[in-house]
Amino acid sequence: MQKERGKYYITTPIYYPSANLHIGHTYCTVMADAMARFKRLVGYDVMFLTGTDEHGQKIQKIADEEGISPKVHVDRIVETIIRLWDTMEISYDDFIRTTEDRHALRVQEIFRKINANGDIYKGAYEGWYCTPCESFWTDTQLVDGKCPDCGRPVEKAQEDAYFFRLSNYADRLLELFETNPGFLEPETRRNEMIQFVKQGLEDLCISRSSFDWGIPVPIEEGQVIYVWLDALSNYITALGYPTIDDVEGEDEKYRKYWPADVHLVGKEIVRFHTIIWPAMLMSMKEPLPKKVLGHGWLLLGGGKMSKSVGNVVDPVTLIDQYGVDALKYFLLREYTFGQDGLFTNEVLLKRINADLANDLGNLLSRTTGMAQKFQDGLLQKPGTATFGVPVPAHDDMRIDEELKDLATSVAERVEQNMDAFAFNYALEEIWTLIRRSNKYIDEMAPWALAKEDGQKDRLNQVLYHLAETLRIVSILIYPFMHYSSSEIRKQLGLENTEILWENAETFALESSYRLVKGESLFPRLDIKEELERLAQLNPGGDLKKGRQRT
Ligand code: ME8
Repeated sequence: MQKERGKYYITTPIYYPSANLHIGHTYCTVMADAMARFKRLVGYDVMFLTGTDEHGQKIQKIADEEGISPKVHVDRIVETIIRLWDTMEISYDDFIRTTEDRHALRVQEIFRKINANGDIYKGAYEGWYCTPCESFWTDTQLVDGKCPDCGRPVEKAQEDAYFFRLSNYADRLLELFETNPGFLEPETRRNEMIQFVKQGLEDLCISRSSFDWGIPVPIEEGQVIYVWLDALSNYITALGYPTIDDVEGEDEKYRKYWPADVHLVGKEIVRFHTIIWPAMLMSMKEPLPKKVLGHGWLLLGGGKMSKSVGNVVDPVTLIDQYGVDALKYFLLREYTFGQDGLFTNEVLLKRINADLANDLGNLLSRTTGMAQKFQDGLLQKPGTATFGVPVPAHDDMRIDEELKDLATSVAERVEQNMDAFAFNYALEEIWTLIRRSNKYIDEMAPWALAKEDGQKDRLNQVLYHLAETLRIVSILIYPFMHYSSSEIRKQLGLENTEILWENAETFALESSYRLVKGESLFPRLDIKEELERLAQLNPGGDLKKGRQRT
């Protein structure tokens, strides 16, 4: 049994189903999935939430252009999103759609609660109106003073709307940022938010009447709730809060999992999550999330991938070519949390070849290959009837100890790095062990031991050590690449055994192994050939083409 460590609630943003998701979106979800899997493995009761943000003018316009209803449009896209997460085996516990009743009815209740607290008033929303598009735009949304969608002139216009007294919360928000530095990371984002609040917070318009694809304002017909108030609420509506059904246990999940341990979000939506969202919760007198983490963007040839610009990298293309684990590993290993990173086909291919084919793939195939060749796949803990305890040369004994010490100490360092959301360093720690194990093979040269008389026990011992490090590696990589973890365990003959995190801290655990040589985990790629293929299949990741398109 695993030790019980309490609850852990992690969320991703809910994605706009405006078009199919690209690799930038999978980046955030892959990080959340790795964290959720890791926390479960070390003993937490995890709630991992994702979903889709389906209302708003933008979605309505896309559907209008397609000549279908917004609901038909979002249903189509949401289906592809769910399929993508299924393919990637994203281990979410719940998927919330903002068009579901369980969400919409609770958002109306949230509106009522905030209103009852005196934080909502009726006013006039002023913006730039584009008559042909029937859309309001803010100053910053305009492109050269014109409608960002159709490029035609806009005019100042007003409509009746409800406002949320966000300005009332400026002092409490500042206090939150200043007294609780862990609330928002990285530090640079926190400083930006402090500056933003200090410049003065305006009240927020939280309803619109110029379009109707949204949740109706519960206190007046003809108005729909602003899409961000609707969207942010998903983090609690999915947990059954506020209660609407008057059934026993309706908000049980809320009582158990709220406040969220972490909201993972992209840097451009940090402001919504650390200003509007806490202010809404303060108004409802509910606890605030413990942490908001803002990650950077994946860029193509220097620009942000964007569904509207069309310069995107499709994760499905890459998964079809290289598999789910390669893509997950790449995203988690290549980029540093909080910073932007450049995506190119070449960076992807080099990473797969170096770390996955050369380091991990080779360690497994060399170990299983030699075990098969020299011992028919049977390895035993030294000191059994078949294999005695050898007395290796002094230097070799020292190297054995070094390998064991390293193998049993990685788990702790992975844990420390995961606590800091440093996925890349967590993986680097694991790869230090993988590379050390490959070096161990070179140093111990089992093929030479196999030829020497009297080295039968030592040969068994060396291969057993390798099987043990691979067993430990299979546990350590599980949160990041569970297919590879299972394949390694299958080839080690451990496929029906439970993966326990604490077993990564013990060496010489198994009494014997019956290894089976299987498929190569990550076949070596011919980079030049693959680059040519990907230039056609994935032009967004081709540095030259990617740059032209941004
Ligand atoms: O913002 N690299 O939805 P969204 C990394 N519905 N991350 C990227 C990215 C890139 N190139 N492109 C997009 C929304 N993202 C709202 C959220 S939450 C209550 C509502 C990330 O589909 C982006 O940073 O436009 C954001 O965190 C997420 O994808 C969703 O973007």
